[in-house]
Amino acid sequence: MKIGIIGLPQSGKSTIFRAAAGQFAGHQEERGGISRAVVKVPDERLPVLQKIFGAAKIVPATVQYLDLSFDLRERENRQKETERLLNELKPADALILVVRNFELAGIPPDPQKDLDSLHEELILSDLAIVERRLEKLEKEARKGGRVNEKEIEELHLARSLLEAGRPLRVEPQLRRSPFMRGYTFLSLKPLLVVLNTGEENKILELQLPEGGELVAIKGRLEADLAEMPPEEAQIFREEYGLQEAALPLLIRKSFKILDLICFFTGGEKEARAWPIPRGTKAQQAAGVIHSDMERGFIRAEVIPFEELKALGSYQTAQKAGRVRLEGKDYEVQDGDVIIFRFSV
Ligand SMILES: Nc1nc2c(ncn2[C@@H]2O[C@H](COP(=O)(O)OP(=O)(O)O)[C@@H](O)[C@H]2O)c(=O)[nH]1
Ligand SMILES: [Mg+2]
Repeated sequence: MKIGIIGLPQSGKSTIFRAAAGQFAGHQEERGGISRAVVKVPDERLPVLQKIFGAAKIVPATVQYLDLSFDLRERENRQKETERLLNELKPADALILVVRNFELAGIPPDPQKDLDSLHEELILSDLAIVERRLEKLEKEARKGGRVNEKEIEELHLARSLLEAGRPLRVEPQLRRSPFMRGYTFLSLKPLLVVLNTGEENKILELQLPEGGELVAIKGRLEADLAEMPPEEAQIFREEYGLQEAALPLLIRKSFKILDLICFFTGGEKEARAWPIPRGTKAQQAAGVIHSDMERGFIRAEVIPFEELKALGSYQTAQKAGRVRLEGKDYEVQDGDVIIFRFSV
């Protein structure tokens, strides 16, 4: 799972990135104005499963955050640069949009105005792509070339939404469309707005773009805490009356906008979390582990995490008949602990 962090300059993108990466960061690099961090998704269920299965290690799900220092408003002046960064965003599964809610060099915050103008930039960026593509396809069609009618139809649909100022993510057909995946339509991606709030500033209600989610984070404070040892950070957290660390909150919201759940596998080697889209069937879930498992799928042996935890051991669960056998069309639930049976 990849999430791109964008926003106006000086809104605190890199600060939010730091808050997200902090202690949990895997390797981190900076190249051509892009920083990346692989963040392990904290999940309390994993250590419990490690114990139950006597697993040597834990393999959590990961999220990759990209911090892109690019200014969409410079889209037209700096086309090459914009194209390069848009390309970096292409594989992103979702966007975090950071808006400033702290005083910057004497300039008071106006998060609603910033958010509205950013939203407009996303729409304009998408509209430019749609129009360029439509122009090209129509030219090709006039020359008698082969064009895909479905693609043209979807681009027209996209254009009418964008011209009305609406993000592409509101249209399920476009969300599922293979054509749309070939481009970097920013307004098609699930959106999490981060209200980056100063220590002294009030958290405000924002009018969000359609389909967006909001989370308020005291960015600078959280970034500093993220770099402290956890015990020390906890003391500060209590002093400042901060309810929950920014990272788990960000990750939870990221799972929410992406509509992801986790299933688990366990054995002597590892206890592992596997993120999948909600609604995934057992056979496709097996394919997330290995394509052979999907192809040769026989059945899934399933027990919900909470039940397994209460019973204390997999053997006990089996003896008690609590491990269910499920077929390929079973819809995997969050927290399912699964053993896939397959033949190759
Ligand atoms: N008071 C306050 N300042 C912040 C906060 N987040 C970022 N800043 C400051 O705003 C400036 C820009 O932050 P930065 O993360 O570099 O923004 P970017 O350009 O969007 O990456 C820096 O001087 C930060 O220290 C915050 O939550 N509170
Ligand atoms: Mg930055």
